[in-house]
Amino acid sequence: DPGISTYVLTDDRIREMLPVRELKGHKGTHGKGVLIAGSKGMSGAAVLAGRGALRSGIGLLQIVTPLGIAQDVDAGLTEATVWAAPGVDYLNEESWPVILKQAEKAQAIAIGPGLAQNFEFAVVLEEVLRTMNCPIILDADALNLLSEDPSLFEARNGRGPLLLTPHPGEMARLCQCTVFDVERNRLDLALTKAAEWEAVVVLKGSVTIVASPDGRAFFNPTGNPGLGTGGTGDVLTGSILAWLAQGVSPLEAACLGVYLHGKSADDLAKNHGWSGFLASEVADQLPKVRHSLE
Ligand code: NPW
Ligand code: AMP
Ligand code: MG
Repeated sequence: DPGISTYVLTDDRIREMLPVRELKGHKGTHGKGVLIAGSKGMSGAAVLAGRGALRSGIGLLQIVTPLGIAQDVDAGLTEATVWAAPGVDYLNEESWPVILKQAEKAQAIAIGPGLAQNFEFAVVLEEVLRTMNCPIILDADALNLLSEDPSLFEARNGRGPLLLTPHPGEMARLCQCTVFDVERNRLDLALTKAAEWEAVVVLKGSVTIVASPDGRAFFNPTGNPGLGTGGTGDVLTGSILAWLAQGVSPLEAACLGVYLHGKSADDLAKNHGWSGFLASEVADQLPKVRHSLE
């Protein structure tokens, strides 16, 4: 297809995408991001995504999470501010005013890690998509809500950039096909859906693909099966949030996030092999890996 071009991400390409840290930069100029994440039993997803964001250089991180786990999230991530929103175990439709207050001042928003499958939140997701101009990342349970109600896509209506970060299971749900169908058709599906949804699609897995609605696709050569463990996807979402907040374009933010996340895992594999390192360790490795490219 003449409209399609594919690339492989390399150290050199990534180096050019890294934002410059200004000498007089401060937490205001380094970007404010809002992370909407967590539910009872999954406060860890919010903490891990937050850790990914902070380890990727975000200026200010605000986490909106349900009332009942807000203390846990706060304790798990000293550096982030935490905003408790209704309800108790899962965010519900009454969480909208709290989200609106934080999100209005944000440069980027990420929604979904650990939110759990609660349909009460769908109306809030719709409001965020409809009203926020800044880039929005949808991951995990936000993707599941979208699978249940594809008309949610219409709420975005070109209002601002959209990024989706499905693993093959989530992609299968979104496309109403099987994981097998996704895996045998990764490039085509990522590009087709990026165009259809008018979104940057990050199709995760071994060799993650970053697909742009304009027909460009980037293959990621970094990463290893050690990433196949709970919480690594949450870290990635937080990292992409941070690059967006720092002013990187949606496509390049996704590329930066995916490449550095994989390279962090490769760095950990030098000591641990392909298993046994933690998602939080992947996050903690990010600054060193980024710095090695500067
Ligand atoms: P199968 O079994 O092959 O048919 P879910 P989740 C498939 C939060 N977390 N290649 C696979 O399907 C998340 O943020 C919280 C092929 C698998 O069974 C979410 O909110 C944590 N297939 C929530 O948990 C840490 C693949 O999808 C199914 C695939 C649920 O997210 C953990 C699982 O997907 C977690 O991040 C691949 N590479 N990857 C915490 N500490 O709080 C996945 N599949 O049902 O969407 O469940 O991804 O665990
Ligand atoms: P999630 O399933 O949302 O927690 O995301 C898992 C993360 O681990 C994604 O960034 C995947 O690309 C990555 N990942 C999982 N398995 C592998 C693998 N075998 N090789 C490289 N990356 C992987
Ligand atoms: Mg995930």
